[in-house]
Amino acid sequence: MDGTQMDGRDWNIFLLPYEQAVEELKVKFKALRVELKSREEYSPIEFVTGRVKRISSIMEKSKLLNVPSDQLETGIEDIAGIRIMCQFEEDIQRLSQLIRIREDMSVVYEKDYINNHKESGYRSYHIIVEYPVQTSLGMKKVLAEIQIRTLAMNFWATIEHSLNYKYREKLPEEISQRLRRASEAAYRLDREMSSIREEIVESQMQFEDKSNLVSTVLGDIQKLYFFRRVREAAQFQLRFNELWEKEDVWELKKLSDEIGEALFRTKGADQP
Ligand code: 0O2
Ligand code: 0O2
Repeated sequence: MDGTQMDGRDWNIFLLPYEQAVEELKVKFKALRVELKSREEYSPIEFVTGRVKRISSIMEKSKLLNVPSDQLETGIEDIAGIRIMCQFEEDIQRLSQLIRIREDMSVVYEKDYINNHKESGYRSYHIIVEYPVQTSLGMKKVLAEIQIRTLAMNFWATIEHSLNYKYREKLPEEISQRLRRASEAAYRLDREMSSIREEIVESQMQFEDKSNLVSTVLGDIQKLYFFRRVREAAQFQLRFNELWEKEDVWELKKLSDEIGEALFRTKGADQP
């Protein structure tokens, strides 16, 4: 039996639909990123990578999990693997939701290693999907594993994976402990970034509120001039200038209500 044969089957032929699935899924998630960036000016996807598991890793895993070679399609779920990196933890839920409603793949099950991190400190959200590929022999459904993680989770997992690879057997306990602590630090970093993001969004909303308020006040003062309530309009303008200098949004809101009422009375008096 040469290296590309398994029980009379050819590995290269066996892996073809998985290679196709990985290529197609990468294109689809990259397109989703572009679409969301144009539509919403923000995408929960930072970048996408993908790989087909190496033959040696498939063989190792099938031995470990006792999967017979004629049951690899169902016994090993990550022969096709897609990894999607997000900026913030909140993006992971949004993206999972977008995956669940897609019609070109169906979710088989999900593994939440974020709320239930692994003993090693590993955090990620895994979604196993069934994806149909069109081949010359017709449609073939393959399983693919989509790993969704933040940039910090990815940083940790990439380094931990390479250290594990280097040590092969088992990491010394002292190193494992430090990795678990590093995983906690990465988790705190994600939390901190999320809270900074919330504050930015909030201050953007406050800025938006303030600029809407200013337009309303100035517009209403103009209307008072239009209705020839010149003295009133000039007084409101002076009070506005003062509050604008002090950046007192609360008083500005009260002033806006007062001008609104004055305008309402003026319009009412003007009615025939
Ligand atoms: P771009 O515009 O260069 O970022 P292929 O080699 O054709 O099979 P692909 O997608 O090129 O497929 O390779 P792979 O290994 O699946 O995915 C690598 C993609 O992830 C590349 O994007 C990398 O640029 C991107 N990537 C890797 N690390 C980072 C990172 O830290 N930050 C960001 N933003 N992107 C990263 P592309 O598709 O070549 O596009
Ligand atoms: P690769 O290609 O080298 O990444 P389980 O029996 O549930 O513990 P199972 O069934 O293999 O494990 O699935 P799991 O754990 O949901 O997903 C396996 C993949 O998740 C791994 O693939 C890794 O990519 C990633 N992963 C899981 N645990 C860890 C971890 O402790 N550290 C790192 N860095 N990655 C992890 P493989 O098989 O390692 O393949």
